[in-house]
Amino acid sequence: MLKLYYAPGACSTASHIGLEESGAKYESQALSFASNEQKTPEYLRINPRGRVPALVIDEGTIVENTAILDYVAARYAPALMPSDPVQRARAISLMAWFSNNVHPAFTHISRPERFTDDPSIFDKLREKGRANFWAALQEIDGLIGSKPWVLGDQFSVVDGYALVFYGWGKRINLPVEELKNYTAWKDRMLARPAVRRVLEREKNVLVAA
Ligand SMILES: N[C@@H](CCC(=O)N[C@@H](CS)C(=O)NCC(=O)O)C(=O)O
Repeated sequence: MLKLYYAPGACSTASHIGLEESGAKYESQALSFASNEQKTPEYLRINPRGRVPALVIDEGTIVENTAILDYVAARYAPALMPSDPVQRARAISLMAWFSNNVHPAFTHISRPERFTDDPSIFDKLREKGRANFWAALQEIDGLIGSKPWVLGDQFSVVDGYALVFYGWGKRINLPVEELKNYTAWKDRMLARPAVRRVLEREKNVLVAA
């Protein structure tokens, strides 16, 4: 049993890319946020937090991109995570930063009501989120530098995660094309058949244009 629950264009694209790159045989089910499918009793039985991604395996359910990606690599495609302990720690460190910092910066823009009950300050939260998110994209651009992949010479599950934020930046009209390293890397990502399959399946903004 290997089934991914995702929502097109959400952070679950990271796990979707990781699975597709791993070559594992998996099922997938898209949930529509517009129809609030992540909050149905049926889905809440899979992930009581009502979030995607969720990966159902024989032993139960794994949530959180960082855990799903580490599991997928360990179980199906070890080359997708560094084997060296220091490099592996760096990979997890980066994914933790994506999850704890970069993603929540964007959530301030898309869901300010998560951070305050006072609608009069939604715009302030959106503005601060946008500044923080843009600073994070610039930091990722610097981290990539002249390397072919986020961690260095080897493509990893971290790359799929980093692609989510480039797409989100484009979606909210941040000037992502100004980020030369991140943009050149994004083009290398789009040249990977597995990445393209996922983006096309999800009708992602990066292939729709
Ligand atoms: N840190 C979690 C974040 C999960 C998360 O917040 N997912 C969002 C989509 S990007 C979600 O399911 N949102 C649905 C909702 O908020 O109702 C992860 O990386 O898996």
